[in-house]
Amino acid sequence: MGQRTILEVMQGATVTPPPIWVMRQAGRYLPEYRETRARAKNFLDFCYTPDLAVEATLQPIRRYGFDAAILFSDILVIPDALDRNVSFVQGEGPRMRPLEGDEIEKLDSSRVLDHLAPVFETVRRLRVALPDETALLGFCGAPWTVATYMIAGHGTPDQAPSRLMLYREPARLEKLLDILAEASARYLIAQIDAGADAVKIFDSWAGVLDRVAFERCSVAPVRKIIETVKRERPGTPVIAFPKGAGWQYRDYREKTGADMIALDWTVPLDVAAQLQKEGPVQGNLDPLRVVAGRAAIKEGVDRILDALAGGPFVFNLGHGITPQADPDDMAYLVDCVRGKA
Ligand code: 1CP
Repeated sequence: MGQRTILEVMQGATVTPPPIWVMRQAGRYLPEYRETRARAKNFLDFCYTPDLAVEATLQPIRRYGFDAAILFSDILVIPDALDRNVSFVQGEGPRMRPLEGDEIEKLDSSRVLDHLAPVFETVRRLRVALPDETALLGFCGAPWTVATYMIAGHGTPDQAPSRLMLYREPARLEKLLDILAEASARYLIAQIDAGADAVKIFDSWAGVLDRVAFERCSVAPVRKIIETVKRERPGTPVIAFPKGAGWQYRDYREKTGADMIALDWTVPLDVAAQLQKEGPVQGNLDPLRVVAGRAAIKEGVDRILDALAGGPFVFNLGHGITPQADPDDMAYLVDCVRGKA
């Protein structure tokens, strides 16, 4: 465990060169991923088949030697485990029947961990298969982000259906966030027990909330998850990613209790350096720089390293890598971060 230096960074150490992993590092930009994906009946089946999920998780580690592997799964396995029958339509994204009427009050979380048993099996196998020095990250979606899919029934550009529910039926939305926070905390603890070294909470849609709503819908449920994880599995680092939070990044660490804050690419580097004075940060190269090619990669990486590599820092993108990225340019990115290019 002592060899997994990325975990030391999450606890406040400065390591040179900084450790690196990449959001969505297992994904469609890799030909070997597309091949593995083609072997699964559908996307959820992929997530629930340990042979395939282990393989997808290991692919970017083999290719790039990243300092952390992230469990191959999805944030929407939680609604699926709550019986919302999630499916992924090729090329269109996730689909489920939108929550309506009194369905929130009737959600049954008693079978969540049983339903997700294959995910824990994947984590157990991964911890054995990974190199000793590679950390294994578990994850879940933040309650607000997961709720936006359950309420709309699919991805939306501005999360309007959920924001409307917030203003029209706040008690009902809060009930849903509570159910999701409880289920997500149990889910993360089970991943830790299966072998995850650290966990990450993705709040990909935190950026659409005003200050009051941000406190209520993003911060409060994430804090609840982190409190439960810290109480029951003290010592496991928690990363939180409030994508698009803007000014609200300021006091997010203090308010949620997260160990490491993941920054999206819009966070200015001087602000990032300020945030880093309070604790470790991760980020934040614009994923499109990887698509744009080597000059854009080099320039972006150098700026980030200049601003942040002198403190507790994990290099990452500011959001997931896109399918258009060239795998060889990703190798170049890793070389730039490790001082080899
Ligand atoms: O066709 C395919 O292969 C499906 C594409 C894909 C992949 C590779 C989806 C569907 N999910 C995943 C894996 C995934 N998702 C991982 C593990 C792999 C890794 O990081 O290496 C993780 C951590 C996620 C997390 C996730 N899923 C988030 C949070 C992070 C983020 O990107 O903001 C979100 C919002 C989702 C929902 C989701 N799943 C898949 C899609 C296409 C989407 C977005 C839907 C939308 O809003 O339009």
